[in-house]
Amino acid sequence: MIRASAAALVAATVFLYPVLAAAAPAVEASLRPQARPSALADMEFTAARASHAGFDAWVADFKRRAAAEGISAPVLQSAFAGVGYDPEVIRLDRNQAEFSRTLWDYLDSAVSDTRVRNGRAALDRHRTTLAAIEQRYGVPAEVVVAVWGLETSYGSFRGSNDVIRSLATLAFDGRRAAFFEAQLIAALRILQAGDTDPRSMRGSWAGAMGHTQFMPTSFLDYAVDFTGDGRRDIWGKDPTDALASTAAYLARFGWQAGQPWGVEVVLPQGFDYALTGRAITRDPDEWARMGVRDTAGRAVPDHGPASILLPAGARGATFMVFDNFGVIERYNPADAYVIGVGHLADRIAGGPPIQAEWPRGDRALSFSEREELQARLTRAGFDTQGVDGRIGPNTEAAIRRYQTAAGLIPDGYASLALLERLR
Ligand SMILES: [Ca+2]
Repeated sequence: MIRASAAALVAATVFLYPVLAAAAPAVEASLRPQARPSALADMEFTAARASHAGFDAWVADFKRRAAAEGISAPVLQSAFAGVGYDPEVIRLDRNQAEFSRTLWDYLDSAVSDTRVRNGRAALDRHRTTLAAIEQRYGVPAEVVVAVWGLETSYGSFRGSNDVIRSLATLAFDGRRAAFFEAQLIAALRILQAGDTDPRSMRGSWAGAMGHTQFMPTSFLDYAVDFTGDGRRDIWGKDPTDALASTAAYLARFGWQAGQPWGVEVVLPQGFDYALTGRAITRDPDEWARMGVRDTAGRAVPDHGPASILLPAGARGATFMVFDNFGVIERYNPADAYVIGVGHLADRIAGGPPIQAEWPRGDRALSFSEREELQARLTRAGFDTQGVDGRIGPNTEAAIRRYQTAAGLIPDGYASLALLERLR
């Protein structure tokens, strides 16, 4: 799901929960990691409604607000014709219970052999269209296809929920009322513009729409009509407009043609792990002088300033990541998602699997364990700048300080072993 706005979600790490995957069969399910909507972070939280009593009255009130925002009476009437409260949407919203996966478990299915094979087939099938999209936006066909592959398994799981119904239910419900009401207004603007009709506007239960799962506000800002028929159709069978819209989105956030998202690298013996992490960037030449090499033993070419990322600590794979990593992050801020898109794109293009082993004996920390880790680090004098269960830059920095003080490798990795050491 594209972020609704730059401020809508804060950075997440490898904390994932499946949105469509839970309902879909086998490994080809959609894999959309998202920042968990933390109750602590969710300032819009008010008392969630206990039932759908009052939904119709809410719709009547909402229609007045929408009309004041310029939505016409005919659009409102057709959009809400037959639309009632959807209890299933609320059940799914409440069921976003704690669910965490390790990065390697995620990548095993995000970049499975099946998904790679299907991605190559999709690339073949749409080669001409994708070449034209790449020509216009400068985003490689493989990257666009990889986003498509992770969002909806190349269009197979676009979501069958009536978007107006889902968004109205979520806006009425109140848990994130302001967010979903803004999305609902945006969805109505799309209908008013004539891009689609109300009952063809289908998506996930949370309102992410079409082949590459645009939220309505993102659609308004970034979707394009690439077929030239005057409509931006991301919902229908033909993925052209959706794929072009994805490329347009990535281009808008600064995708640099010719630059990789990242390259798997190997660190030399004695490397200073305090230099790892997104906060520190160096030119590839400087990394090369320190002995950083790609998996074939070569210096990484100069694609611009780069950071060394250890998403699973010193015992897992290491990546040199470039500015384009941050561009994919604008689609979804979870490291796992960015690495998933980047690596899937590389594999579709014929690249090798990740060479390093992962610490497969480790399990993911639960939400409460991550909170405990933050609380214990802070109490021990390594301030994580808050306890929210999210392992972001502040927590990673605190872990590194703790590790350095304790004589451990400062890789910033939030492991169970680290938590147990702090207990
Ligand atoms: Ca079109």
